Amino acid sequence: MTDDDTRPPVTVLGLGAMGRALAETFLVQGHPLTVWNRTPGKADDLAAKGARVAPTPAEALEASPVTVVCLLDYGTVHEVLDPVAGALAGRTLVNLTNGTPRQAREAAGWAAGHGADYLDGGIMAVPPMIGGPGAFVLYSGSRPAFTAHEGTLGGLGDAHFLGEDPGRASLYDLALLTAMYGMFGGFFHAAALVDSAGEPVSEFAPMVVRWLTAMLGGLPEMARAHDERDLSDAASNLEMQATAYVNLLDVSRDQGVSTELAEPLGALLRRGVAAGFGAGPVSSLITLLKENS
Ligand code: FVH
Repeated sequence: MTDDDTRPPVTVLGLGAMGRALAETFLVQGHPLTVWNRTPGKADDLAAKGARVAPTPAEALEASPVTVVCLLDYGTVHEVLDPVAGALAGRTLVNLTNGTPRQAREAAGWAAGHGADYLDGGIMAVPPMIGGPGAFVLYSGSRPAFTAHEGTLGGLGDAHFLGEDPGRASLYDLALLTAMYGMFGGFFHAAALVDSAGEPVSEFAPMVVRWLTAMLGGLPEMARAHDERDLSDAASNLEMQATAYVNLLDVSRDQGVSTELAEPLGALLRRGVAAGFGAGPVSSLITLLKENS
């Protein structure tokens, strides 16, 4: 950074694990920073590094043209901001709190009613990744707000604007988290299987990474087949997978491992066969889930 660099002031509301990472990154990048947190002690080290600690949320909002909110949930966001909504007029609110598209759209309407520009966001990173090359953040809502603050927001991670529907960023955020939890659930069950046979999970883990990395490469083709309703790829057909899946459940029971994570996919595979998708690709399950019939 050069001496004549002037970074815009930013306010961060919420100094949990993620809010602190956002605040630290803004400080490192040279933004004049104001912070507020319910438990004030969490701001002490940020204050020592140059952040101003606002005594109230209203004073925090008034300190900057843009405020980044990262609180536990939307209930907390409203608990903190509703009483001070008068301070929002003419400012931009960037809400990076996890929530649903409906909550995001309601918050956008609420903010507009108080004269604020609103961006909703989904952070696709864990706190140590913020400001680094692996982090990306999804935004949707006010395009003028995104354009005005893209330089600031881009410092947290790659900033992807998904359009003016304020709910779109959270839809993508929750869908990506769904994929992550599916992977975690699969790993937890696999690890329990190996552990219950007396094998160290840490020796098994690199093999999981290798296998999942190989399988990840097939996701774009599954997506294409789904979008184009192309049922022609039967290299690993659904009925074969439903049959093999029974073994996975049996070994779990044999070794005393709970099948509570694995059973639902077995049931869905059976439903796929019953619905006549057995000869086609396993990605037919996307259609079954979507239609929920
Ligand atoms: N940490 C992560 O890995 C993920 C990454 C992706 C995005 N999520 C979402 O980010 C939001 C904040 O998550 P967090 O990790 O910072 O969460 P905590 O460390 O638990 O901090 C929670 C903050 O919320 C404040 N808070 C809670 N209840 C209230 C309340 N009633 N009034 C005012 N503030 C409240 C809490 O304050 P305090 O306990 O320190 O006083 C923290 O600032 C979240 O939506 C994730 O899903 C994180």
